[in-house]
Amino acid sequence: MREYKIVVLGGMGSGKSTLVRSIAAGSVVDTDVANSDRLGADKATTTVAMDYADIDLPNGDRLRLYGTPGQQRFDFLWPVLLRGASGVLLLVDGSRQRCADELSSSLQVLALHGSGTPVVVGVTRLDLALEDPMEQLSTLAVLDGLVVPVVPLDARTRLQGMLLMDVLMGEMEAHALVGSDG
Ligand SMILES: Nc1nc2c(ncn2[C@@H]2O[C@H](COP(=O)(O)OP(=O)(O)O)[C@@H](O)[C@H]2O)c(=O)[nH]1
Ligand SMILES: [Mg+2]
Repeated sequence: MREYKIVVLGGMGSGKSTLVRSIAAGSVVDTDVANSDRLGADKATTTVAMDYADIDLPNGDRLRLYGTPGQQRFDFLWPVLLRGASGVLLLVDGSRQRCADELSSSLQVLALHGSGTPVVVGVTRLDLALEDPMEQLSTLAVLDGLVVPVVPLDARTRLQGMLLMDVLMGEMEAHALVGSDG
């Protein structure tokens, strides 16, 4: 049996809590509380601690899914969480005008602290976007000279969450192959 630590990163309101809940479907520690960060966003609730879920896969492997707090002042947690991570799901709110800038700065943090951990980008809330940002985001998604997959994602949908996870597992296998080569 193998265990994988999967870290869900992304800005506030990008769908991290929703994704962890969708994938786990019921077995999640819910940490959303009333939002005290009124400047950050106008959501009624927000995440102060981590979302966490344990998922047993049919083949006996286990996923440990960690959703990071989205408020700006918690960014210092990223490097800590990335330690020992098998993979990263990076969420970007595709309805935000500045989503390309957000993707770029997140990838910069990962370039510094990700130490080669496989990454897949999930673009959420596309149904609310005024312009489709997918092409621009795909062009931007390069890390350590390698193309990072960019996948549209409705975080509320379990199937789409599982598909995103599937793409990440594929990346993790590819990295493992390359790693064992030399
Ligand atoms: N319309 C729409 N809403 C979404 C989508 N993905 C997530 N959401 C919603 O976006 C809001 C913010 O998600 P949340 O998980 O709290 O974001 P977090 O701050 O990253 O944890 C929630 O109300 C979700 O239901 C999507 O694809 N479309
Ligand atoms: Mg949250």
